[in-house]
This record gives sequence, structure tokens and C-alpha cells, in this order.
Amino acid sequence: MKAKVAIIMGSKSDWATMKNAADVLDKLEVEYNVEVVSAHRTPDKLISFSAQAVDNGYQVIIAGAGGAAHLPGMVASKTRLPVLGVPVQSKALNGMDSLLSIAQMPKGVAVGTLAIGDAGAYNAGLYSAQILANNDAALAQRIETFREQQTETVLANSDPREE
Ligand code: RP5
Repeated sequence: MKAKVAIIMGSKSDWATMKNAADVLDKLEVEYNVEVVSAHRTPDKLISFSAQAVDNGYQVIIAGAGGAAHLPGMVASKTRLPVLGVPVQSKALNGMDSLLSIAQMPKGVAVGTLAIGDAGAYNAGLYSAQILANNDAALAQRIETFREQQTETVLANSDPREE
């Protein structure tokens, strides 16, 4: 079966962050492809990737970038697929530049913006699985189980003084 989720990022240096999206998709047994697509360094690839995304079988695109993070917005400008934008934590401005670049889209072109950094990437993976689960009962059950286990773990470790 073809992967329905694409995880793309502006640079190989984003992988340490974007791996969090892959990790939760692995946990939930959701297939994905991973690729570097840079808005500024490979603009033609960005256009062709986005324009062909529907025909290539994708249903959700997770796009992470840092700094002048134009990747998610530009991908969204070329595809009707839901685009989840992950602001990578930049060195110079701690990811505030990434966040604002991704979040502040003009009316009419939507990007779902997640939190800065690892949690944002992880939640982008989770969110993409939740979107797919609307049409996949087995995946929906795996997500329910994941949520129950997460709650049980927190409840079983409720004393903050214990390791
Ligand atoms: C952005 O520039 C990338 O998404 C990355 O977060 C940042 C720095 O890229 P490198 O210089 O590390 O390749 O396009």
C-alpha cells in the first residue's frame, strides 16, 4: 500500500525534530515517506512535489522548516491536501521566526500550525493519523488505545517526587 502521509522538511538538519513525527507514526503503524524539499534551495521540486501529491496517493502532508519557514505555506498553495506545519526551533530566534512564518497565512490558503520543535513534530504525526483514522477503523482503535495507555501512564505516576 502506498504511504498516505508525507513528512517533508527544508533541510536534513530538520530531521532531528521531524523524526518525532515519524516515531509516533511508527507507533501507530501508519506508513509515511520522508524527503527533504526546500522552499528556497529546491523551489522547482517543491512545486512538482506539491502539484503531484494527490496523484501520488498522499492524504496529509507534514512540512517542517526553520527560520524563514516558507515550506508549509508554499506547499499548501499548490495542493488541496491538508498541510500540517511544524516550526523547527531555529538557533538565532528559538523558532519564533519559524512559528510566525508558518502560522500567519493569508486568508484562503490554510496551514495547520503545530507547536515549535519536538512536541509540534510529534503532534503533527499524531494529527495526521487522527485525520486518516476517520476512514480507517483499525487505526482509530490504535489511536484510542494509545490515548488510554498515555492516560494510564500519567495516572500511575502522579507523585512528582518519584522518578
Ligand atoms: C530552513 O533553514 C530549514 O528548514 C532549516 O530549518 C534551516 C537551516 O537549514 P540548514 O542551513 O541547516 O540546511 O530552510
